[in-house]
Amino acid sequence: SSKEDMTVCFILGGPGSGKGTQCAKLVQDFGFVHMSAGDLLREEQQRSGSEYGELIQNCIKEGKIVPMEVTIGLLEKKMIESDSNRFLIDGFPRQLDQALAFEKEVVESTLIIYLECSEEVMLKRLLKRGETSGRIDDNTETIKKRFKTFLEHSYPVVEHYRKIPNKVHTISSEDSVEEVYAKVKPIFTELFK
Ligand code: UP5
Ligand code: MG
Repeated sequence: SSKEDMTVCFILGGPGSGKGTQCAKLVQDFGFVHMSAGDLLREEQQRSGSEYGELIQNCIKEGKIVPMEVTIGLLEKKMIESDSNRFLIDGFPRQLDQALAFEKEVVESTLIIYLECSEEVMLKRLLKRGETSGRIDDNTETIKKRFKTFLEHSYPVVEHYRKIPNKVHTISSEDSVEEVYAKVKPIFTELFK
């Protein structure tokens, strides 16, 4: 499919704000392809023979951002391989230069959902998930680093897009999964159904 009829939504928010959870629901209702940048990086890290394995592991463990060449490459590959032309990009772009590069090299985003959540709630969710997730970054020390990276580097992406009228939909994600989705769904119904 050509760039013109591609729809890309960025689903942004801090660590544990519920990006993956809300994307899973949008996939069911609207037939988007869900692309979690973090999941793609974790897959690549585990792929035998990956030249980026160690780099990715170190960044994730330290709550740092993987160089964008790696992430954009993985996203682009998945988009090309897909039959769909509707994509939810979860947890990317994480830095302003990534947003600008992706939109120049790949495609412009249609809209941004920003899931707003307090660190207190996110910490609680991530520590709970850490009991079973096996994720090397679901521990208090790394979570603190992830919060810092989010505030310093990723939140400015949201602020950047707020300059464009009607582009960013900010939704509080402190309530239950269903209550959050009740606010997310109408935005997609209006635009994509
Ligand atoms: N949960 C979800 N919603 C809830 C609700 N409303 N009420 C109660 N509980 C709720 O949810 C987290 C947990 O909370 C789950 O247990 C869920 O059941 C519960 P989830 O939907 O997984 O939240 P999400 O925002 O997706 O959290 P995640 O931990 O995935 O966010 P991060 O942004 O931290 O992680 P990601 O995988 O995107 O990135 C990990 C690392 O990869 C980054 O730190 C970075 O090092 C690297 N990375 C890059 O370098 N570049 C990228 O582009 C992407 C990642
Ligand atoms: Mg996630």
